[in-house]
Amino acid sequence: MTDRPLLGLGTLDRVPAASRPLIDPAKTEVGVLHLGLGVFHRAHQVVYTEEAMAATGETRWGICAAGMRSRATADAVAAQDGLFSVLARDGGPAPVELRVYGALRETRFGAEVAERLADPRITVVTLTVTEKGYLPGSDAIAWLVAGLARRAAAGAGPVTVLSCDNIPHNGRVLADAVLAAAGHLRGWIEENVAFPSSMVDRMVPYARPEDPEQVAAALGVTDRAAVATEPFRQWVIEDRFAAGRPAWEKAGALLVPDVAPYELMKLRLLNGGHSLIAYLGLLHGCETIAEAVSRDDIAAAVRALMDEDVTPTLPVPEGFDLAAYKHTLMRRFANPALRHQTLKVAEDGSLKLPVRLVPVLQERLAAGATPAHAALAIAAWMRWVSIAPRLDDPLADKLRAAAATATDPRSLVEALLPFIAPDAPPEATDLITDRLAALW
Ligand code: CS2
Repeated sequence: MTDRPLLGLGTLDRVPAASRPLIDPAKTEVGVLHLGLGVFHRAHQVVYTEEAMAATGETRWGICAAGMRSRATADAVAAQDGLFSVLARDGGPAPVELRVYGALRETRFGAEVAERLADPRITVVTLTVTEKGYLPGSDAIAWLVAGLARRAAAGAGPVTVLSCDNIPHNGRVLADAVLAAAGHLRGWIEENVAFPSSMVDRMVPYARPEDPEQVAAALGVTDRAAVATEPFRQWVIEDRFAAGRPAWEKAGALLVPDVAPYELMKLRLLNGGHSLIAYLGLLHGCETIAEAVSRDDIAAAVRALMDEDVTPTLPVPEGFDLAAYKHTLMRRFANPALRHQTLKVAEDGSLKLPVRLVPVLQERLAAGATPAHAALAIAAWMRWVSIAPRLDDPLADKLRAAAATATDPRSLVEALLPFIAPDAPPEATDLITDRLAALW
């Protein structure tokens, strides 16, 4: 580590002017509450929100973000007065964009987040809590309900709760989870809270040890909360808010009446493709998505998944160039500078596959087709579950125990398929077994 001073409001003048925040952090007030202070939030919603404020001159959409699982990130960001940098990397080793962002104005940890919702100036809550954050009884849902109770009691008025996770109809899924846990607050929530859906996109790996070094060399300060990502980003938001919001459209977000076609396209092509690459890559010992997709066999499998299995299931938005979208996706997967960990994408497969690939498998089987590549992705996950040195999944113990009973491809499919597709038809078992036998 270098001995350069820590990034903060007091050292911002050392940062080259072109890399300083687009807004004045000292004059920015909090209007957005966020749950899930991970790398994705910092590289996505913070960037959009800051650009929106810069474009409109509004100063009231600063963010208070809460860490859900570890205090470390919240502490690191707080020690830097909320400042952190985002480096976007394309093909080469040097960042194509490097900027310090100032929109994140406060941090909280865990249940502390609830108290903040009593503030009437906060009119939007965003969430990046991953698929498992939406399970009944999760912390995210409990803290959100506690926060809404404080808000109702304080008479702080209507609020929009905007899911930014990779789940189809994420707004509806979130509304259902919140309402199921709301008890007597149900009526107030139904009248005062909007839950629009949104599709978010930016590939953001876990930070690497060398990221802070690279930032320090370029910015002249030490940043312990730097985030590395790709240049591409996208946000499509259902335009249904209960109260004021940042002008995210000024930062390139698309506000539409219905996000469903965008969601399906992104979840099945990008996330489904990602999962296939991650599991096949891990079985071949590849550490990163780019390394995996540099293999001809894996690249061909992803293309076939997208073209043959997924594309026929998609309602493509009018005027949308699907061929160009898929072409760009292959380039994004292959970005060698991103170093997106296969292990990261492989996490939580029991929650990801049911929204990314199982519907593709089932819809194509029902149409009389043979979705061989969707089946291959699922087979690769099953193989990975049975041989992974460590499995990062909320169902890890159950999956491992079930996999341990299997002695051949068919018995492994029969043991694991019920976890992700309890109502799969017998043809699904046959097709996955066939793919698994080839990987065995
Ligand atoms: C990835 C996503 O980890 C994963 O499961 O597929 O995080 C993906 O990188 C993002 O959704 C891209 O927008």
